[in-house]
Amino acid sequence: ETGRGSGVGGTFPTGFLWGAATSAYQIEGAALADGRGPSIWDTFSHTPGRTLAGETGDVAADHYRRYREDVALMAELGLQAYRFSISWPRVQPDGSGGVNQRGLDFYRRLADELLEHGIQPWPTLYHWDLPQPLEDAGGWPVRDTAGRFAEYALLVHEAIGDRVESWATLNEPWCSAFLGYASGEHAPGRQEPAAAVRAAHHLLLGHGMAARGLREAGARRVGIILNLYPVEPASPSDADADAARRIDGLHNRFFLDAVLRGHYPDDVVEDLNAVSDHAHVREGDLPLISTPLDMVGVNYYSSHVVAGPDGAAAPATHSPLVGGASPYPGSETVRFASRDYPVTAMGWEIDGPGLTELLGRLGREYPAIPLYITENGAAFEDAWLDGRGVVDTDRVTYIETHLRACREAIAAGVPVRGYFVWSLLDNFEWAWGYSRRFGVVYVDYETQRRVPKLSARWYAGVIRRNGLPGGSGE
Ligand code: GBH
Repeated sequence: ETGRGSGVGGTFPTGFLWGAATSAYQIEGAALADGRGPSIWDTFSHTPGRTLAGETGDVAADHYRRYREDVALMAELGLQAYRFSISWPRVQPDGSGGVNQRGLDFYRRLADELLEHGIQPWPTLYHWDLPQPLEDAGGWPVRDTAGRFAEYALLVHEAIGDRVESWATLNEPWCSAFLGYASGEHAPGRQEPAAAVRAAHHLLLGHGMAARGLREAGARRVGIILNLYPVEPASPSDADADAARRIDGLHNRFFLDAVLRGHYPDDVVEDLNAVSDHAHVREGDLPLISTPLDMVGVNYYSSHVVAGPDGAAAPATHSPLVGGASPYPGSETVRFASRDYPVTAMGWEIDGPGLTELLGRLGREYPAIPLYITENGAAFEDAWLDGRGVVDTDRVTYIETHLRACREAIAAGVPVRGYFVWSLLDNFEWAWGYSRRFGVVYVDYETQRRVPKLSARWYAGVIRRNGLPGGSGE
């Protein structure tokens, strides 16, 4: 097997882009400022029992007010690009019609501040915060939401497109559709498998409509961001192999094939027949969904091993708060196995070589398109050491392992063009609230003081030398 430990040097190609990522609801706070309307995450997090300890993004890391300080910190770390998301309900509180100028102005100021510091703005238009009025009208399971999204995308492009280096339409549509509408672990917390299947299609349709509109309007670069993972069967048995085919199908191929090949995979459509008649998929949708893109963003955290209903695997634990509902409609009986790999504070198994494998597969099976790692990182129990700050050697090791995995994929010819660490700052980790810290920069939520962890300093060094420590070129 190529790619596993082949020992390529640690230096990256000239022009490789180094960045960090965040998202609006996770860091901005200022939930009621300047005319912002509620999103499904405001409603969800304010509903008792939905997030750990009832935490919300009301204040978060207060980035809305502290963005200047945060951009200065990015510059200090040497970041070349910053991936952030735009809050739809700040820009369009109703999700349609009128623009909230004050909300839009925030992103104009942020983009200007970034450019003044030589940092490329990489906005994502949708990172899970649907305006509540659109959910009240049915949400993503309703076709109209796709059109609303495309209108919103164009309106933002009109306002700040001249400042944007690269647009991403959606962040992780699998999560929006299946954690939001099937398992209910994410907002809006519905457990309606058939609606989730419609949501997945309408998210992709919204992406396609927006991507086409952005291209026609002269956007510099347009892409989509998918969360992908390699899936392996727990054993060679037919049942386990079928489980792996199903999960790989709904998690990876459903999105990749639609966007990059212009059709849904037949086997996945068949798996979904159990819950959907697919009548929501109309003539002309897939050509739109497969509008040519300039890049695909890959968010990678872990790989998975799965088993059929009788396999020796433990039941999946998707959230501490949701009992039992599966995010895989039509494949509810698949079980997720655990290996004896080290895990992060999320309980996710650490598998660096899995990233090389995933990237190799994208390179082999899909049309060549520039790839960016738009999220990779880990939560750990960060200990604050008196006088020494946060010495997060486990996070350094995690990032280093995954950068090495990227480097190996590049050596094998996969067009990986950049890497964004998740996350710049500790932030609101969705259903887990503030109990999980992914930042390379520590946030004291009492004082909102930012303190770069060891991993931030280490990452700054990687950026400076365009490579890993000890690599050739040292
Ligand atoms: C990303 O999603 C998000 O884009 C980002 O906002 C978030 O903060 C970050 O990751 C960290 O979570 O329990 O073994 O079945 C990650 C999507 C979906 C990845 C759920 C892990 C469950 C793994 N996640 N998935 S498991």
